[in-house]
Amino acid sequence: MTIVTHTTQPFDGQKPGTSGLRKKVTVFQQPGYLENFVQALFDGLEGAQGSTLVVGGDGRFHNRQAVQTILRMAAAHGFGRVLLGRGGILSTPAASCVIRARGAYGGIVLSASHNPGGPDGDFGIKYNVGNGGPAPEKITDGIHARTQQITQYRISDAADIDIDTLGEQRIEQMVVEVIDPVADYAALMAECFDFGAIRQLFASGFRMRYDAMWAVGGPYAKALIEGVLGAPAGTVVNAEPKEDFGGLHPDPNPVNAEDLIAHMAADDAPDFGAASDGDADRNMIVGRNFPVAPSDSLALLAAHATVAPRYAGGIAGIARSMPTSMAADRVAAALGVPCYETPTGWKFFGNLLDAGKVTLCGEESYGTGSDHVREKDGLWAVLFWLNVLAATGQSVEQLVRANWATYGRNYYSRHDYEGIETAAADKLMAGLRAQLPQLAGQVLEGRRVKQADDFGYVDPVDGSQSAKQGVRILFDDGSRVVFRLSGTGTEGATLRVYLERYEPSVDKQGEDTQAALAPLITVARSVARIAELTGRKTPTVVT
Ligand code: VG1
Ligand code: CO
Repeated sequence: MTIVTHTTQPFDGQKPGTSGLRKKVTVFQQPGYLENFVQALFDGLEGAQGSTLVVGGDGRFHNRQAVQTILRMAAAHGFGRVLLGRGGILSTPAASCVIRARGAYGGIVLSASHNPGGPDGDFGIKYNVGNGGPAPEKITDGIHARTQQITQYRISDAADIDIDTLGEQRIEQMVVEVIDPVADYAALMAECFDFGAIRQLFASGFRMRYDAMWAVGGPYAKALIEGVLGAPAGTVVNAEPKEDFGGLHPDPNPVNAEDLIAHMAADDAPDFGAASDGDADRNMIVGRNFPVAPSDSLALLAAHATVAPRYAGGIAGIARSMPTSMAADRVAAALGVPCYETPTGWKFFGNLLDAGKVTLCGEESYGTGSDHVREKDGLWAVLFWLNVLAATGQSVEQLVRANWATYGRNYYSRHDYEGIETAAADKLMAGLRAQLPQLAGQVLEGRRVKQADDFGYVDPVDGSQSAKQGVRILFDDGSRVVFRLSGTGTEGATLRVYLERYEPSVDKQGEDTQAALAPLITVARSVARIAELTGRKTPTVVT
């Protein structure tokens, strides 16, 4: 075995987005593409010599080859040890858990998350720091800068190692320890929740359907829900991770998880439905014929947090991404704890969690989590719900309606316009920004604009600033419309339009969401001139 230095040339566009670098598999298959990015990452690390790196991914197509390349490069960089999930598998929250539990220097997560996989699908790579969370912007900006100047990378010429057998092997001086991808995570979940109560719930005949969407959440859900918690075999479906997610789109929302929605609407529907995404950090919660909005889920878990042993002493605060509905703000106010509003992407929660300012975090995009790791965590959210269901004896629908009655209902929807031309998307956002100074005071569809701005964030812990995080139109009655462009797509641009309206009165909380938001939808389309600039009359995906 020898360490070799290869000369290389920069690739354009190796800029991590909302959550790591995501590109088509075919882009990652170009010689040197992954190597350049990993070298640029390693070049920026200080004091990594001899330390431990965690490596794993969601098992999608190209995962296994990428793992071998990363191991050879980590050996060439002088890491002392790599903890690798068996088969190259680690869900995103499990990777975060292992980094923390084993005191690792950091970790590399191979995933394009909710994006489709397979030879024509997407691949991705993300670096997580020692707290277990996604690298902050100053690190990802540094990686990108180095990818633009890179001239060489170093790699061991060692042969592929066996990644499917537990135990230790060596590449150069570095030990590769293949670990059980589930064990550390399962132990952490047992500390968070009242497993006794959940076991009793299943023993009493409670029925659940967990759709793992042929993605990495399957082995974790099987081990915990069917194994440890005693739910009947077959409770977790689509549980074997497939390299192409069965050709489906592993995004747990009512559009892409329509099979689960159909099962939950059937006459013999189970009591509780849930799904997770490609890397198992997202979750969707569904009651009998009753999908729960992610923003409502965050608010509800916050309101009931003390039923779970980990949160029995109360929560320090809540953080939500800016476009996430303000339902959690009302719960936080009632609990007398702060609610922080951050830009989109889990990396912005890390400092708040590390500083102990918040305990729970959430995003409207089916992401919920807490200070137990530094990523959002799909199965954790599902177990939390099971804990609440067991402790209260109520149904999902009863719980959600009771929360609306207490705090009011935030009608909420996101409209995505996918795969539009980048130039058109940029023009649309520029057009919105140009209108900002004139919007305040105008009356649109019967509502008066109170404030219109481009969201900027100053991190309350380290003072770092992030500008241009989404255009907001805020109305007098608390309604709002938010526009931003996705940072996770790999084809053209995706415009996201977020719509929210607050309804305090219980007898007006039963409306259809799209109907309740209709005037705001009209405002969004006309102010942003969506049809005119993109040629799209309607969104591609409504959640
Ligand atoms: C989307 C979501 C965002 C989430 C991100 C990563 O980003 O909106 O809330 O944190 O995906 O989730 P964007 O930039 O496309 O809106 V995952 O499960 O794909 O890691
Ligand atoms: Co994900």
